[in-house]
Amino acid sequence: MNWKTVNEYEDITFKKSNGVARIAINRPEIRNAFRPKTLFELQDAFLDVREDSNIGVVLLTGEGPSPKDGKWAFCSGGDQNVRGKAGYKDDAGTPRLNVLDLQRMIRFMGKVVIAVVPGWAVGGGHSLHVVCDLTLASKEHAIFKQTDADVASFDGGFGSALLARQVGQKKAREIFFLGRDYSAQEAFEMGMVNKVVPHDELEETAYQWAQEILEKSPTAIRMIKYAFNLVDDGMVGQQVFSGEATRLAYMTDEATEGRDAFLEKRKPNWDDYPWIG
Ligand code: S0N
Repeated sequence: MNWKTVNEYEDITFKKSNGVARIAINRPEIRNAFRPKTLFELQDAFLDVREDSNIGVVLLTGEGPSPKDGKWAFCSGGDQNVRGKAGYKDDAGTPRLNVLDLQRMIRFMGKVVIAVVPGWAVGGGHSLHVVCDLTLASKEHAIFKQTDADVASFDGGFGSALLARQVGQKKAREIFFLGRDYSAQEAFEMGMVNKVVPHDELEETAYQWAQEILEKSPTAIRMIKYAFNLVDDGMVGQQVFSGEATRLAYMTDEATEGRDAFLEKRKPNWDDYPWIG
């Protein structure tokens, strides 16, 4: 896979290889729980990927196993050690809920984001896999669990609403109300995991999926992602989708004529562009 490190961070790793970015939370000793700093670093990496036109697919995962007990994790949500009264405290003591910014970056990015789940996906970490476009899960180690109601820290946004879209209302309510553990196979059968993969093959499989996607039309993939989102994202979904329609319109001779007429200080000539009903 020939990964090349892009930037050094404290809480995450960030690598690229052949059109694919790999971004991983790197706090395995606490099951890859995120603090505000982790999320700022993730946003920084995602922003880099968003602006890099050589990258089409992002693999979001968790480093592991834990040096303490050898267990794997994708992410166990907000770091409860820094949870204050009004959010998760950053280094200056400011309360943050900045996982929501990261969720929106994933949702609105015109590239495919694959959650690669090697172990626990819990709480806000479960919500992160839900907001990703696709999820691949370790057969042996992935466990999906929603603890939000156990720790009184809940995601009433994408983490629950999109989950209900994926697994249905009854199952989503069960997941949130009971907070049980679900295996990769159970998560697959519910419709929130795309494929269950032997642990040793997980990263290679994710990379293969990414390469397969990279063979497709970038415009088609971007338009399809935004079209899938549109129905649930209201006016923001319309804005994102129609931005791409504007981009396509810019590519027409008609749009070129509009621009050129302005620059040449003449009336535009629309004769070649009929009013199609
Ligand atoms: C992940 C669990 C199930 C793993 O259990 P296991 O394997 O038995 O390991 P443990 O012994 O429990 O854990 C190993 C070590 O890791 C520490 N640790 C685990 N998770 C966390 C965590 N989230 N924060 C801090 N530390 C964690 C353990 O303490 C232990 O440390 P040591 O070895 O020192 O004892 C199990 O660990 C578990 O249930 N973890 C807690 C999961 C949880 O409740 N997460 C928070 C849920 N809520 C959110 O994530 C917030 C949602 C959210 O993000 C959000 C939503 C809306 C608006 C804003 C936000 C926002 O936060 O920004």
